[in-house]
Amino acid sequence: MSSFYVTTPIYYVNAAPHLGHAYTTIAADVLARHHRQRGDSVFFLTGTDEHGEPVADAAHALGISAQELADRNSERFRALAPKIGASNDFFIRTTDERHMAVVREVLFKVYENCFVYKGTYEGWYCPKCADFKAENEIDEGDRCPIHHIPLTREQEDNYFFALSRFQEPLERLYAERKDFVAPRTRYNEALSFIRSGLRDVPLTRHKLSWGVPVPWDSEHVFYVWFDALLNYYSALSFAHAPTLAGGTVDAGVRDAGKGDLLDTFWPPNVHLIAKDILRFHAVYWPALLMAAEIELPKRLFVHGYLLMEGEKMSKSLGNVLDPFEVIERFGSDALRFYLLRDVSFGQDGSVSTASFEQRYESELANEYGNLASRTLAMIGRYRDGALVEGAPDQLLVADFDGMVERVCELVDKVQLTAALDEIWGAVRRLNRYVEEQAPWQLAKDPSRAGDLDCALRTLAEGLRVVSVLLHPFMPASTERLLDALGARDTSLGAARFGAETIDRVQPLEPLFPKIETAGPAMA
Ligand code: ME8
Repeated sequence: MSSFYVTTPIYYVNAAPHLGHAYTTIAADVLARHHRQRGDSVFFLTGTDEHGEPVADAAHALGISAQELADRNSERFRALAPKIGASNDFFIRTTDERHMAVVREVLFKVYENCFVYKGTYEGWYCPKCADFKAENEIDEGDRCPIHHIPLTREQEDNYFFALSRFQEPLERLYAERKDFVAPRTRYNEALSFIRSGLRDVPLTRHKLSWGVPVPWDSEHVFYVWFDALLNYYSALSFAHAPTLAGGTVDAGVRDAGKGDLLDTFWPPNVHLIAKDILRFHAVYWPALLMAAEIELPKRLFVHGYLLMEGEKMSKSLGNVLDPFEVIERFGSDALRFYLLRDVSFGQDGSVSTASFEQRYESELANEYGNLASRTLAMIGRYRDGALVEGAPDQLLVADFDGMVERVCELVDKVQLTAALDEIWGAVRRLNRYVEEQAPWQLAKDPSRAGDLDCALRTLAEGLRVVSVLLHPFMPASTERLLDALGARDTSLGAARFGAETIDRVQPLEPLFPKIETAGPAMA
């Protein structure tokens, strides 16, 4: 059995979750569910990043303690996961004492390995990014290029991490592992940052108390990014009793004891992130792991931004679209489908209520939902819900040839939109098949009863196959449909004609009701 470990970034608790966070978690969930379908032992991690200046500042502004704010907002992120259908195996919080212990342990090792020294930092700092900016990254008027706020000039005695000593090892890593960062544009971006010359970076903060205390100097806490990055490693050392939000516990995960999780799942197969945090993951993170003598992750996949009116959605900019609201009206599957279908995964893309409604109506309600309703209704009407055993129509079977392999290949490259396109091609093929066969005509001619049986069987089988493949993308609605088809097996092996026999089907309420009946349209 292969193992598969996928992570999302851990999200800042300085404000509430928004659609951008939901997006990464949904994509990671599709990967996790797909790998479970393949029979892999899967670990899917998400969680919250709770230390650092942005959180301390937000709590201060609200007049509450940082811990109170962290508790309150972490809970909202935890609640988001089941709402969007995410089957994460664990939810990590960086204020968890067990995480903090691992941070101290690993960073102490980095210190013992002589990659840490004391110095004075002087430069520009953005408190919203919790990031020190190089001179060439600063916008006019000494402003943050992301938040457009004035940067602060910081001078602070810090411990530094000797990032510059990893210049060569990182260049070698990028030369040897061309798939370390994908898509290629992001690989190039990270490599050119490395080639531009790495400077040492602050490892600790002196003026801040909201963080993990530095074991060798109690006046410092670790810079939040080093604390945060280590969540991917620390979680496996104590998440031995996975909490699962809404899915089935992977047998491999359930049976693994403490310590075994690291043995089984380290290194991560995919870290999913957006491009805003590329440098931390593509440069700092591998350097830190090298300094601590820990094996490097296999790959980072960097997706683009969801844009509203052309600007990245973010908490700090305040232009957020509430995922809870969308889900309440249309269901989590509709949101999952829309985000992965409408925005080519890996690129930036605009999202809007108009394009959501358009996809919902034309693809979910009409192409998939209606195909399901029609097929089940025809089997009910013409055959009383029963299917006669026999071979499916070879014409259609041939059109499905190689689809599972192509989907797997695309998912392996984290090309989720392309994988969904591939499956959607089969949904459309099935709709054409209905028109070609016109079962309502066949039903009028008793001499064609065999052809009608074959057409109905082929449609039911085709629907079952596409639903198994769509299951990672839309787990709730595909399960409802598979249930109505009397199909039990959602493993990838079942995504072939004849893999499971359907003998009787049940009626089904529309999977995706038309917008007029699904509630008021989004404002
Ligand atoms: O950066 N489009 O947390 P964060 C797409 N705590 N994805 C988006 C998005 C958008 N408009 N907005 C946010 C942090 N995201 C750190 C991470 S990891 C060790 C520490 C997603 O709350 C995307 O995954 O700002 C992005 O990288 C992440 O949320 C940033 O979340």
